[in-house]
Amino acid sequence: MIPFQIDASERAKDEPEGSLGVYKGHTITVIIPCLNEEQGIEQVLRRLPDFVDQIIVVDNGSTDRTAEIARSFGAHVIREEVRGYGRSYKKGFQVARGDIIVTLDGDHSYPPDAISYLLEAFFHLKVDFLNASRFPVRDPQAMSFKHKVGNVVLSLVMSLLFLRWVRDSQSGMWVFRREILNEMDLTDDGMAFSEEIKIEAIRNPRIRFAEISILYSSRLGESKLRPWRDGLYHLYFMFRKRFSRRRKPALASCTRELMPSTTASVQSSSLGVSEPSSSGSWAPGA
Ligand SMILES: Nc1nc2c(ncn2[C@@H]2O[C@H](COP(=O)(O)OP(=O)(O)O)[C@@H](O)[C@H]2O)c(=O)[nH]1
Ligand SMILES: [Mg+2]
Repeated sequence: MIPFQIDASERAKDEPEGSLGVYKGHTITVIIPCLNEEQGIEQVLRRLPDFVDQIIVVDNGSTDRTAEIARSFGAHVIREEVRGYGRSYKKGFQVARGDIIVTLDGDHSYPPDAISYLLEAFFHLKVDFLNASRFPVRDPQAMSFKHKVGNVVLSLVMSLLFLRWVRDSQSGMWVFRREILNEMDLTDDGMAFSEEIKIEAIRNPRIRFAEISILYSSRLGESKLRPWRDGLYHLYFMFRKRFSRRRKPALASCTRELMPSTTASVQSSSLGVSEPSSSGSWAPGA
């Protein structure tokens, strides 16, 4: 496993000219990890709103036309050689330039149309991390009973371990300020990355976290999740994360060089109550 780190040299490589769209004065980067999602990625990219400034598709050696299709829709396709959902996100974060990062799967199960609604909620609630909960699941085809039970159990365990109610610990759709990555110690390279980023958000009193529901639908193409193996590992990972010693975000200073605006807009507060930081800045891991 590698900790999250930013490599500035990744930034400019092969990037198509961006649209420089803005949403209420904020630039938005959408990151989509993909492993053989040729069926879904086209639908996702077609439905992304125009105000998205940068679209990053992180491909992990797909053997189908995922990368080709993504490029044809103007996405910046980057390739991560080492397999893994978390690994791909960490690579994507290295090249993200938007103030706000939005994530979703390439399988068309999360609604790209909901991005403006999520951003509205994000700004209205004055949060730093907004989790798009798939619950209640309204489309009976979208999630099997087994997956529902697994998701509920994992979310309950997370809520109990970290003393913060989280309805969907496994959702893959998030909206967050890029600068909060400075505050996070992201170690997992696989699917547990999804719960890890939420744990890093909810247990940090400087990161305001909220959740709202979205409409989740059935995916196109094959799932990459191995339900039993991944589910058990996710449980183990949560306990390990809860009871092991917390590391300081290892490469925060490097990240801060790339994100000079870090101190400007994150306010110190806890859970939904916005109050400006007294010092006007905060130090990662302080
Ligand atoms: N780049 C990359 N993407 C992955 C990997 N594993 C899964 N994905 C993508 O991550 C997203 C979530 O995976 P998915 O199979 O939909 O899991 P589920 O939503 O939990 O059923 C999808 O867009 C996958 O294509 C991986 O190893 N590398
Ligand atoms: Mg999915």
